[in-house]
Amino acid sequence: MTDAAPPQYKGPQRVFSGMQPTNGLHLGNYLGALQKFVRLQDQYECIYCIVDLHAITTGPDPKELANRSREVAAAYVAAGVDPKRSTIFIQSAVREHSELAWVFNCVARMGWLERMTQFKDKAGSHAERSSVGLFAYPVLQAADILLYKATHVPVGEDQKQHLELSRDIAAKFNKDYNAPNFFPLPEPLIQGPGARIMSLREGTKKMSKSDPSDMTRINMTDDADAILQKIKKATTDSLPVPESKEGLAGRAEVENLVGIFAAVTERTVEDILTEFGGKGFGVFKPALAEALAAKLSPIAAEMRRLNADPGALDAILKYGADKARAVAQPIMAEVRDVVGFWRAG
Ligand code: AQP
Repeated sequence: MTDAAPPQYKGPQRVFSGMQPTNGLHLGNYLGALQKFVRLQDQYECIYCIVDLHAITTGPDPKELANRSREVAAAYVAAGVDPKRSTIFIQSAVREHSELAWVFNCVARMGWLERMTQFKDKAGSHAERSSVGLFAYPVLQAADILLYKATHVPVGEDQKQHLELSRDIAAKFNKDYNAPNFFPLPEPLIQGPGARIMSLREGTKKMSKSDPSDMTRINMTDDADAILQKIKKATTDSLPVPESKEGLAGRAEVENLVGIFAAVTERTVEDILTEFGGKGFGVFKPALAEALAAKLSPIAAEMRRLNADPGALDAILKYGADKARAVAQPIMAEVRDVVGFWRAG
């Protein structure tokens, strides 16, 4: 007997994504995720979260956490996420995230989590001493997405493996509880030129908030001067900019800078190489720094304006949390029934 093809999920098409309020956001977060958040609003119902439950896996200062969450909300709005059209909220304000994560902890398998490369990268040689939360991080991520039955998830390339795990958890839940298509299998939206932005110092390491050196990344709040200094000091080699894509092979740092130029100006890599091919980095780097400043400076100015009014940000976040709960609570009630939890008759 062969298995019949599973019937397709028929619920609404919905986007969910989030960012951690750890250090300030950087160019990788912007090009890999935030810029997509803004564009997707024209096509989908979008829910964008600030994932503070995820942030506590690495122990941020409790005195700073709430403000860092507000700052991420400010970055969303400043970049163009419209709090009326989309839902912007803080994860810990919707308690069902934690509840669904527990249910999923009982669905996901240890072996699945042991394969997650992000845990290996973040825990390094101290896996034994890492928090259980850091290990179970991708399970909470699956709960974030599926609590809204989201069908599409815009993320950078680094999150591909976690998204595959979310799909596995959704499929196993549907199968174990004999609830075909209860959860959709969420599709990652990864493609695009900013999907993998690398460190300015090492072309094989991703640009990251937690890198101890600030010179490895462009922060969304860096001013034109800081951007120019960082780009000037970015690792390159002694050859000129190549004239074609083939010439980027084996030159990871150069490929990264050309990719950043293309993503930030919304041009193609070929186009950038046609303009700069054969020229030295003394010409290319200042032009790149100028393009970055032109893109980021207006957003940074708007972030500063929004951050100066925490009351207004809180109003946005309360409104967003109410909207998020209105979607999440009925879905969690359904999950409780599917799992068979007691409810007063
Ligand atoms: N270098 C990157 N290139 C493209 N996309 C990236 N993202 C992160 N770094 C890059 C995307 O940004 C979104 C939010 O990420 P996050 O805040 O949840 O945490 P992260 O992925 O762990 O980001 P960082 O900067 O590397 O933080 P730390 O250093 O704290 O771990 C995600 O969609 C991610 O793909």
